[in-house]
This record gives sequence, structure tokens and C-alpha cells, in this order.
Amino acid sequence: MWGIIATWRMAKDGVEIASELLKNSEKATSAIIKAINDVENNRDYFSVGDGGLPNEKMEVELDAGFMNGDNLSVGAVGALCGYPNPINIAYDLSLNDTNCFLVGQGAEEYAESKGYKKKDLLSEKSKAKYREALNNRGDLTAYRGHDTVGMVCLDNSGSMVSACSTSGLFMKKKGRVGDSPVVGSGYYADSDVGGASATGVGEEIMKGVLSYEVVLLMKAGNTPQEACDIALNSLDEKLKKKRGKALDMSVIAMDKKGNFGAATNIKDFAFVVATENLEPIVYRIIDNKIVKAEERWINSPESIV
Ligand code: SD4
Repeated sequence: MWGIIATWRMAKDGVEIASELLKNSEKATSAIIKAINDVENNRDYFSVGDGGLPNEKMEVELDAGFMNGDNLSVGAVGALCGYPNPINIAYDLSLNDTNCFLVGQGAEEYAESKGYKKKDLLSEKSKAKYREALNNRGDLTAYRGHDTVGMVCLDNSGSMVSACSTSGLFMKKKGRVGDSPVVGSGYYADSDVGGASATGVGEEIMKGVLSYEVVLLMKAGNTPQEACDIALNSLDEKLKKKRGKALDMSVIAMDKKGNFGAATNIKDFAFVVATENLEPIVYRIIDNKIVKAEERWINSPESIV
């Protein structure tokens, strides 16, 4: 059995690419990296990789993390400027026993030493959004419709991996790092159980170490859907009780048999899944109900801009 699940409609093409590879017994690591690269390289997607949304100093700072569920290796980068595919750098770091999570200048020097090519990641569209936001400053929130790309992947040999890539919250402080490169919060994978990945406001997700919590709940015998519902809802309730509010959070999961689930505390969250038994399909969770997304919505600017 193979399978892949990913956050947001923007991951659709990447999931299609990965599912063709997984069908042909490609390894989960290579499939997930190619799927995430597809999102990172698309300038129309505002919150990941090339064309990502900038911080308050108008710099695109990227975060990414990768976990190999076979050996629990983890690699991550935070606040990385100038490299459009942070997931590849995170993967490279996961091959080390130490020095696995690098940030800022150190991460950039490492990327340079590995031969990654630097480029200007700020697109005209992102600049325009920045200027608009400067005149309209409010609280830091999740950028609606396009957040982090997070994925969990299972291959035919039973290996599972999980990964995240993002430009983080729009207009964040320089140096701010969210949940996406933080293992257990933005992503977690254990091939004996399953994997999970989160999107939303990292400061909230980290308070519940959400992805690890979902994997623990699957390990305890819950289905991926039950695990996502329990973990997300209990964190949402706890935050409301202890802090008076809970900001945006969504999570996806897949177990080692290719069963999947997703949960959110926002009104409209989309995710994409493909498995051996399921052609790539876009789902939405609207007002807590999981529905198949209509073609019209999938192809509308509302879903992709
Ligand atoms: C972060 N979780 O930096 C990421 C980005 C995201 O809604 O998913 N934004 O907090």
C-alpha cells in the first residue's frame, strides 16, 4: 500500500506527481520531496518557497522540516533567506547525527556549502501584498487559503515520512520561527504507526505539539480521523479555557495502512489525498464536515490565490 496526504489545495499537482512515483514503487522520501518542491517552485503560491510572503522587513524567510519514520531522523531549517527549496536542505540535514536543525545565517552558509543556488524569492505579487499590508497592519494571523505545505507519505515498502515547508506567517518579525521546522509540532512520522503534519498559527500548534500528539493517539489505537479530531479539538478547547481564544490550526494524518484523517478549527480547510485505492482527490472541511471539493472550486482563484 502507498499513500500521500497534504495540506491545502495548492498541493494538488505535487500529490499527483508523487502518486505516479509511488505507484511505481519510488521511495517515500523522494516522492514527498518532489511533491513539496512543486509547491515551493510555484510563484502563484504565496506562502511557500519562491514567491513566499515576506516578514515585516520585506524579506522572505523560509522554514522547513523533514522526518524519516524508519529511523526517526529529523532535519530542519529556520529563517532561511534566498534558497527556494528549503525542504531539500532540511532533508540533507536529516542525514546528520548532529547539527540537524540550522537557522538563519548558519543555515544559509550550509546551503551555500552544499551548492544550492541563491535567488531573489520576492515576487512582484508578494511585494504588492506587502505594501498593502503595511498600510493595513493588524494582528499576525494565518494567511487564509495558503499556508504551509505539510505532507505525510507512505511507500510500497512501508516507509513513512513527513515534511513541511513554509514562509511562515506573513509580516512576522525577522527571525520568528513557527511550528513548521519544529519536529512534533509541524510534522512527525514513525513508520511503525503513521505520520501527521500541521498548518496554522505555529505559536498555537507548538503549545500542543500537535503532530506528535496525533501520532501518539494513532499508536494508542485510534484511527487517523479519530486521532486528528481528538488532538485538534482538545488543544482548541484547552487554549480557549486557559487563554480565552484559540487561533487557526489544522492537521492531517495517515497511518501505516494508508488510512487518513484531517481536522481543523477554521471554517474552511482543504487537503489532498491519494492512495493505492484512491485517485488524487481534494477534500474540504467546511464547518466541520469533510466534503469532496467541487471541480469549480478547485479551479477557481478562490482556492489558489
Ligand atoms: C507558521 N504554521 O509559521 C506556519 C505557517 C502557517 O498559517 O501554516 N501559517 O506558523
